[in-house]
Amino acid sequence: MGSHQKPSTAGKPIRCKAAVCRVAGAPLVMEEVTVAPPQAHEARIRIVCTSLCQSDVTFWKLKDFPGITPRILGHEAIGIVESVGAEVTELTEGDTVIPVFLPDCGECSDCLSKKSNLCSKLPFKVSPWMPRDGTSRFTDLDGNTIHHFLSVSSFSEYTVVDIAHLTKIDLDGDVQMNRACLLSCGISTGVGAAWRTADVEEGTTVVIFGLGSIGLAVAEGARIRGAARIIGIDMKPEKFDVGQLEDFRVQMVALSCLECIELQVINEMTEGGADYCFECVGLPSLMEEAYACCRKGWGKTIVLGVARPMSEMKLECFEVLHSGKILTGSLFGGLKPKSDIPMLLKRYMDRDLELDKFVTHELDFKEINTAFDLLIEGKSLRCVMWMDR
Ligand code: CXF
Ligand code: ZN
Repeated sequence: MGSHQKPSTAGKPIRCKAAVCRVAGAPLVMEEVTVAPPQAHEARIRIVCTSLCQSDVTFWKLKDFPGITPRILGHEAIGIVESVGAEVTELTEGDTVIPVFLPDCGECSDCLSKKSNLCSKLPFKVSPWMPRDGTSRFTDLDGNTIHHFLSVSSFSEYTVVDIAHLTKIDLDGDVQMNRACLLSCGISTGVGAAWRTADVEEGTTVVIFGLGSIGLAVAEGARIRGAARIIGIDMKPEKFDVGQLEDFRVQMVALSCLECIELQVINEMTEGGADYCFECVGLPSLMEEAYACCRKGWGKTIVLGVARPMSEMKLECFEVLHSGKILTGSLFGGLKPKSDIPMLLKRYMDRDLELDKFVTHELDFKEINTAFDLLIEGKSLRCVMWMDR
């Protein structure tokens, strides 16, 4: 070891800063935590940037399970491998990685199939533990356990992630960390839903319910596919300036309340129903509306929004039988993280896919509670936080 090199931290616990959710819905608490070394099939990551996704807010608010405290939230990020556990061959110290809540083991029949991104070796679940051994790598300074979130927990300077949840990327092309981190969740989900789940075709009509980052990412995917018309429905049209919506080729329909969707208006605008409807909010009533607004015979409705646990939507059986419409959900936009994230990154580097316009704010990690306020108030799309600032 040269005298200028720091001693290796591999194999030892690391003490670092993390924003801990101690009470559901209350501001996160910046505190010192201990991050244990990675076990077999795991890597410890130094997070470089993390952004805030709507799902962080959804789970932060939940008082009952799957809400749990204390917990380190955060799942949209990018980082550098600090050390790896036993049996890790695909990653090494210094690699740049994007963590993803959805596993991609690359070996099971689902990971090997083109038709699915739902790994069956480590099935996705909203668990507060590491996916393989069901324990935690985080403790507070009193030695008490802190829970994980979506197998990522990026609101910490260091985190431990299973290798099935890590995609190695090559940033040789000079892509900045504060852009690449967006591919970790929301933007990939929206673009993937348009490309993979819906397979939007040229000349078609797309209706998007909810214009947050995911809805706009669906619009971006649909624009690239050559959709003829992209209609966006939102209750707060004032959060956009005209240029912003033009960039995404979105034609806006404003709602005065969520129950007042003018089915008839959408029907007229789309001449009998949209080819594709995307629900990006997570409200059962909106999912029902989206299904009602898509074209009989071939219309597809894609659910991306995360609804409250145990909520149900209602469909009339007669309508399902007679309409021939398709209704499907889409986790991570139907994409396989390990192969599709590098593909999306290349499209961004080729100036084909938009990422820059999603970043409305950049903050220091210590300002994380401001990031929550901005998203909740509908003032931000993506707020990227730098961990070392
Ligand atoms: C969600 C999808 C449903 C479970 C939690 C995570 N995706 C991203 O935010
Ligand atoms: Zn997310």
